[in-house]
Amino acid sequence: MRIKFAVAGLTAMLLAAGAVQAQDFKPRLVRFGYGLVEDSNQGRAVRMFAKEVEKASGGKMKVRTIGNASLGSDTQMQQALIGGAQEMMVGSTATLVGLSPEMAIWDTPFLFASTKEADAVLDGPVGEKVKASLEPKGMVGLVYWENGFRNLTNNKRPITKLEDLQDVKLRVMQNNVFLDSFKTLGANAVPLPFSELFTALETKAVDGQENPFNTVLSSKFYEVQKYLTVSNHVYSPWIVTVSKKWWDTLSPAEKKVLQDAAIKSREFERKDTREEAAKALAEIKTKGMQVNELPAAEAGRMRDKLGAVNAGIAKSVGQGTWDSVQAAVKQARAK
Ligand code: TF8
Repeated sequence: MRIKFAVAGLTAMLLAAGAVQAQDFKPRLVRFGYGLVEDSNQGRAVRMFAKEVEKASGGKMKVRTIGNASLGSDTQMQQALIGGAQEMMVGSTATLVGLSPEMAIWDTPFLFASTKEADAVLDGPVGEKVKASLEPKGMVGLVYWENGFRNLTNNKRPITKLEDLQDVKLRVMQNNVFLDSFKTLGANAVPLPFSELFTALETKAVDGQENPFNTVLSSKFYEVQKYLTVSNHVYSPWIVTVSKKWWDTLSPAEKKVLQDAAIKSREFERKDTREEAAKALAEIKTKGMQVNELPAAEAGRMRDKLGAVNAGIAKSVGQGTWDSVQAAVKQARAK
């Protein structure tokens, strides 16, 4: 009797599971674009995500990973997501500020002092709130990945003090906070999409740029840049986004597959990025770049000068968001 029941129960369960799967997963093609080269921390994490989605959907959801900005720069891909011509992308939060002013909070110079603080704040309630500001604009934010702490490279001179930035023609992301920050520090800041950066450095259209060690390596900036200054002037997140238009056509099970895979990819990406960053400086030196550390006192002088920029950020993100982020950083720092 008991066995009979158990068998009947099991059969019912298997039938139900089969039925759920058949209805809940349609064949889907996800075009997932990104800006860095395939052999980069960004590329590795996108491929990990793709595998995870295919596995979890029983092969129904296929993710086509497209790197090298082949689908366009960050801002071009954002427009494709909004219009529904592309399903997913990962890119800098900084390039989203034109659409969602709240994103500018992550561009606050010297906001985080460690990756521990960044994780706690980005993955906490205020990070979620800022991420949610994308939805009315036509994109769904899934998770933040680590781009990392940004450092300066250029061909003019080693940056040993604030004054050394004077007249350095520096490429910045297409974002007002970065533009204002570097103008305030005396550099000749020029906004350019990342996809045009290598050529701009190579042809000397600009003298320098700023990005994490990982990108200096993967994008081979060491071939066209002489000096690297460890400044850690700001932490940059990446954000994984989905076209809202497309997202709204997905079943709850399909959405869950993407959300779960995104969380797994976040763990993978941060670990991979940190391991690579830890080894990167030695490798950058081997490649021939001249490396110096920005003295703490000089970083302090830069931070003081940027006070005016902070007031502008608080204004554009709203005082409430500014205050919650400051409180969350303080809390994370105390832990
Ligand atoms: C930059 C960013 C880039 C990202 C990437 C293309 O300098 O740091 O690494 O936007 O997704 O533009």
